[in-house]
Order: sequence, then C-alpha cells, then structure tokens
Amino acid sequence: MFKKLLMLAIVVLLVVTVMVGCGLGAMDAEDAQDDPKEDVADNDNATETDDDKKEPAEDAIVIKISNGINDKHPAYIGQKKFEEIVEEQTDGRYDIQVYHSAQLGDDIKATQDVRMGNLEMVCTSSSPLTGMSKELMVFDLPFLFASEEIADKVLDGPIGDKIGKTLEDKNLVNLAYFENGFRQLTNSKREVKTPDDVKGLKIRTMENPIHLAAWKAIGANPTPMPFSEVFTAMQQETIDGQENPIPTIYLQKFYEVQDYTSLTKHVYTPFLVLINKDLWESFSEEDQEIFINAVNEARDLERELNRQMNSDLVDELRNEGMTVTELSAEQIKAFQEKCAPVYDKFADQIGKELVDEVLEATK
Ligand code: KDG
Repeated sequence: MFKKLLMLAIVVLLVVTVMVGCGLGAMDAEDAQDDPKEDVADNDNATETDDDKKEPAEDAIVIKISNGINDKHPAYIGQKKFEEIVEEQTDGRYDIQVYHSAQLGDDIKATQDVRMGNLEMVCTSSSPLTGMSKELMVFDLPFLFASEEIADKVLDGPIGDKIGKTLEDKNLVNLAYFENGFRQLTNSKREVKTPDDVKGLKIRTMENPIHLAAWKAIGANPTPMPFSEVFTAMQQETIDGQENPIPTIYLQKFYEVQDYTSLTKHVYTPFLVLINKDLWESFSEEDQEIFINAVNEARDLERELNRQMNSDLVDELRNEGMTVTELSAEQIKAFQEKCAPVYDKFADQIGKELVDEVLEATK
C-alpha cells in the first residue's frame, strides 16, 4: 500500500511539475535518492529543490517558503501543489520557491525572518511559536483532539481563524492549517506501554512549555531542541527519544536510530502556513483570492496524503525493524491522567475562555 501511496505522491509531484509548464523538474532523481538525514543542510547550500526550474521572469514576485521536514513529506508535496496553482493562475507573476529540511532555518528562525520581511512564507509547527502568541498553546494541550475530523472542525472554523489572527500583530498572516498530525513516542531504550516505562528517558520535545511540562509529568527527562538537530542527537545518543507523527518518523528515517515506537497519539500538531503581513497587504484582492484558493486546495491534498501515510507507514516501520506498540484505551488513559495537570497549569496563560471554547468545540 505504501508503494502505491508513494507512486501517488510522485505522480502528484510530476503533475504539479508538468502543469506549471515552467520547466519545474520532477523531483530530481538525485534528490529522490538523497538520504533525508543529509537534507538537513546548512543554509549556505540552500537551493530551491527543482534544480531545472525555469528562470523566473524578470519582474516575477519571488515567494520563498520554508519548512523543516524533508521533500518526501506531505507538507512539501502540499507546498509544491500551492506553488503549481499560484504560478499557473497568475501566469507566472509569482515565483514560488519551496525549501525543505530547514534549509532556510528552523521553525523559529524562519518565522522570525518572515516577520522581518527577510523571508516571504513559512510552513511551521504551531508549537515553537507560542512565544509570539500564547493562544497557540491551546493546540499543545495533551489529548485535546480525539480525531482528525475534530481537529479540522476547530482549525478550519472560527476558533482556528481567531487563533491565527493573534499573529497579525507580529506581522504574520496565517493562510491555512496544514497537518503535522498526531504525535507518537519513539525511543532507543525499551518498549513503552505505561508512564512507568518512560521514567528517566531523555525525550526531545519541541521548544514549547506545555510539551516540556507534560513529559516531565509523565516521568521523562525532556529537553527542547529544534527539529533539524533531532536525528543527530538520537544518533549520538544525547537523547533517548523524541515524539512526532508517523509520517515524519518514517520519512526522516528515525527508524535507523530508534528501536521502539509507542502509539501514544498524545498531541495533534497543526502546521501554520504563514506569510509576511506587509507583503500580503500589498497583494491585490484578486491575487489574495488566488493564494487562498491555492493554499486551501493544497491543504486538502496535504491532509489526505498525511492521513494515508499515517496509517500505511506503521507497518513500514515494522518492516524497518522497529517494535511498534499499539496502546489499549486503558494504557492511553494512564498517560492522559499523568499529564492532565497541564490543563490547569496553563489555562490562565492561554486564556481560560479560549480553552473552554476549544474544549466545547471538541465535543
Ligand atoms: O517545519 C516543521 C518542522 O520543523 C517541525 O516543526 C516538525 O513536528 C515537528 C517537530 O517535532 O519539530
């Protein structure tokens, strides 16, 4: 099934490339062989990943967009779809350049660059940005969303819109929520079925106070770190584990340095697709409409691919030698109870009214 999915992803990417008609090369064969680990390149080698992309027209408006995961992830495929639609519908008046694997910096740096106008767009997890908007922390509350459907309802509705707007005073406009997904725990030490099994494990978390507090409450020894440093830290055993959705665990080849995955499904993380507000406000209404339609179509494709991979790649992880542990409802409940105190601990900081509103909307 995964091979079919991969074929679908490649076909989508090829169609994206051909339809643009501006010589965007299909994902370069070399790229496709690239070891994702090596994709986490330093900024000096940052190059837009369609090596044979046609030179942009003299007066094309260049829009660079950055993401921290590699070019096999649905987030990248979704951004390429966005690129195809915008360039086609504006007759090439915009030159969208998609950069993966944190080539332009990790989430916080890239987002700061978008704020300052040094970069046009970023597709970033919400969790590292809570220093810019405390309301974003609501998405980090453990076990908040029970399903993708509930997540979509909240994110694509008035609550998601209201939370996205809290970034506008930071010169950022959120165009849509892509899906990072439900996060699962991996480690290199032992199979994890209960919070007791987590005791003392050095777990990398995103740079986010709720993630740190939740894993401390569960019994781990959490350490915050940018995504681009995680693989090396696991390889050098400076951390024992990390937590990310299945597509990321597989596509970043974490199975090469991790032996166990526990399907904790402890947090649903959205991606924000952010654009510099000054730039956005310089667009005509017609172009803004093209961007919004394009990002929504790209979002739907990205979520569909991410969900398909989320179910298909569990067995692929087993095929790569990982022990993947399904947790019973009782076992999940034990994790839920351990980290429940973070709700009270952070409610006032997030805004009690917003927390209650989101909880109500998840019913
Ligand atoms: O840009 C997205 C990645 O950098 C990162 O946010 C992915 O979930 C992620 C993590 O664990 O940092």
